[in-house]
Amino acid sequence: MKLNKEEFLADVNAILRGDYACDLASANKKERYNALSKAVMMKAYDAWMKSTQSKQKRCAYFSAEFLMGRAIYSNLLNLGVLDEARKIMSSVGVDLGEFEEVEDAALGNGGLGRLAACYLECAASRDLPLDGYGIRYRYGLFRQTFADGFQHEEGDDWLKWGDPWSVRVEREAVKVVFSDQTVWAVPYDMPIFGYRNGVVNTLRLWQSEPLRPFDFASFNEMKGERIAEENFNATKITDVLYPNDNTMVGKILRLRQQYFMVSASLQDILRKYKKTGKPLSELPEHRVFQLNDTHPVLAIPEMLRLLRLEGLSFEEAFDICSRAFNFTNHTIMAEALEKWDALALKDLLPAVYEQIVTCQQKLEKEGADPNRYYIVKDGIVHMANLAIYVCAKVNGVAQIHTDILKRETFRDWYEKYPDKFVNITNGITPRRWMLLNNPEMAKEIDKRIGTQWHTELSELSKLDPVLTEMLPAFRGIKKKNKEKLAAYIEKAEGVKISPDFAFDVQVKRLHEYKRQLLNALSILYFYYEIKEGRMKDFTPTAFLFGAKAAPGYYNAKAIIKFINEIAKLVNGDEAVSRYMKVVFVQNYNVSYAEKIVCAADISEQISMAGMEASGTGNMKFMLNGTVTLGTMDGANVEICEEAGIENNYIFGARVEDVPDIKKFYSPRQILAENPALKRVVETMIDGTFDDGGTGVLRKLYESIVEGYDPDHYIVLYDFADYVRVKEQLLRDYGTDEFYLKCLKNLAHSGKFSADRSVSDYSRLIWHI
Ligand code: 26W
Repeated sequence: MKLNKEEFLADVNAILRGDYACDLASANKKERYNALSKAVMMKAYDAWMKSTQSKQKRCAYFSAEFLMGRAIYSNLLNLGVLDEARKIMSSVGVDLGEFEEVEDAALGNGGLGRLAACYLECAASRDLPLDGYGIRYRYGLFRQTFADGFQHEEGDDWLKWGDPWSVRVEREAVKVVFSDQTVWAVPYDMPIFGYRNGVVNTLRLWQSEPLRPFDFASFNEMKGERIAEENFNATKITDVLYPNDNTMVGKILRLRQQYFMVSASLQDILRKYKKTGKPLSELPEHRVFQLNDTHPVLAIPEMLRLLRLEGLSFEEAFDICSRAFNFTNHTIMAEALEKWDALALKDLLPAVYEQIVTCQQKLEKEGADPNRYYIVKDGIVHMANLAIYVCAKVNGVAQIHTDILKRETFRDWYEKYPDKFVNITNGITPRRWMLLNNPEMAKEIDKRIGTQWHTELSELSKLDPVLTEMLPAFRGIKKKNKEKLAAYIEKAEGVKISPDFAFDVQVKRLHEYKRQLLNALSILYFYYEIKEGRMKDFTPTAFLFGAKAAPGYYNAKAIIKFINEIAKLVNGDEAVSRYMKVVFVQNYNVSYAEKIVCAADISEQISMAGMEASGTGNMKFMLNGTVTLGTMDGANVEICEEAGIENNYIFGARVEDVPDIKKFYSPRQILAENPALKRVVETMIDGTFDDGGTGVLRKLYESIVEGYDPDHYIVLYDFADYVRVKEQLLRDYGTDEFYLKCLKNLAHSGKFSADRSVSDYSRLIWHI
């Protein structure tokens, strides 16, 4: 796309006149944002129509979450007009940076949702026909604030700036029928721009609305209250994103959301497919579906139901589904594997439930051992089993994760269907996670190896011969990014950190398995060592955290409080805060991540081995030139393969050691043998910290030293090795050797481009 200054400003002014009866001179920021975005949308319209009307085979990515972040800058970048737009706007006195206030579209919780967003962008950039289908939540992931160190949640009103990057397509609304209600699903389409290639795919998000418009006749017949209730129940379905990450909540409203999304999407896709006149039996040659974890797995029985309404037999319908659907698993956490109460499902969706039961019967008829293979058992529907039984391919998201799925989580299924299982290691889009968030670094790389790496990230390895030469520039840019982040943190969090400190960062959802607590305990250990004079030359370090805890996750919230108490102690201690600062930033989200990732020196990826399916934050840091301080878990394993284990800082139990460690695990014994560790652990109960009388810190303490399964994630076991490696890392920090390691990581991050991931999906699964 090209922007002509006069023409573009005329477009913007025309939109301002029509929509707000004003012009650029009098418009406010929100009006400017909407008009500028709409003007770009108008220019992209032809390309969008052309892409969507093509006749090629397409894949539909079904996901309850798309964590898109902010659209404006990345869209302008991908359309190739970011610099031009900046210039044009500044010629009329508008700083494009003013739109940094625009809310993120946070329609996702964490890794799974952000992965979906990266995949859409990368597929468009590789000219792969992939469209997203999901839910247009009125409120995304809650906004987080801290008061007295405790997390508080507020509604996320992401639409308050308007939604100029979507179009409402009311003419394609479909009805979704539950046993007790029928609602409209109205699609909102968001264009997904490929990187400078003219391709535009679509993210279609469904919004629930009442069937009847406001009806005065019934209102006058005194039915007003019932109508109000009906309207409320209809809009309630897509009102809010469930804020749980890795924990299943058996709420019927969530089941409603899932069915709403898949039913609307499939009706829409089938309606369009039927118009092509091709037979339904050929559907899988033209349409395939990727199910992003179990959340959209109801799509399978819903498709069976819809196909049977078209007159197909169960066997015919099953055959189509078994060729069209594929399933990605994103976690081995038992509490995340979705299971629904069979009676509740039957009550809400009788015809869908019937198809599930028929699948179970088919499985039985095939003579499968009912103790090992079941979909419905003891009144529970097992969504992952349904997915594996029907789908053509099942994939894990990093090599170690896929191995665990085969060996443990889905062992029986793997034995029965070995060919279904494939690994596709996750990736990230290098456009948002380098070109956009770290433009200076990108330019520095361009100077040395050209720009091909923008779309073929493995090209970065061409930097290998010039890494040493690049060191001064790398240091300089990193320093500038750190200055910027420090200024932002001072403004947003009210804490001053020095850009001369090492920036040691752990940002991700708050979960016990991710072990933010391990990091916290090490910081407290360093604190006492410094304070009491045992650690004389501690490398000045800023320890940064960002994480949201699910509102009902008690221990996760306790860990936030604990870290905030540590921050208060450390930052308020003049003698120690010369060597360390601790900041837990509020409301960590995609936009905050963009600022943090390019400024980090150390990437903390310290989950208990075997628990983090892949991680994708680890890849973002690597691309931006940080070393990983981590366990051999998830994609860390592959990061070490690519960049060299000697260029990262690996510690802790390996996945194969964990079972033996847990056999005779005694946290008390570890504490007895490590008085320094005992001391920092006991700060949770000895009055060092004040939890406002809530008892959360004591409960946290108890969870790691007491009860039937204390310290489930072996924080205490890994502590000593973690501290040993972390100390080594901090000693290395700042040297040329250290920054060479950082650069080595950057130069070998090619594998982790989601361009590669979507190409793998296309080649191994979608065949598009
Ligand atoms: C039903 C509640 C629920 C909600 C979200 C269960 C499970 C989830 C997600 C599957 C959790 C998730 O986001 N998993 C993460 O997926 C990323 C993308 O593949 C991986 O990189 C992370 O390791 C994994 O934790």
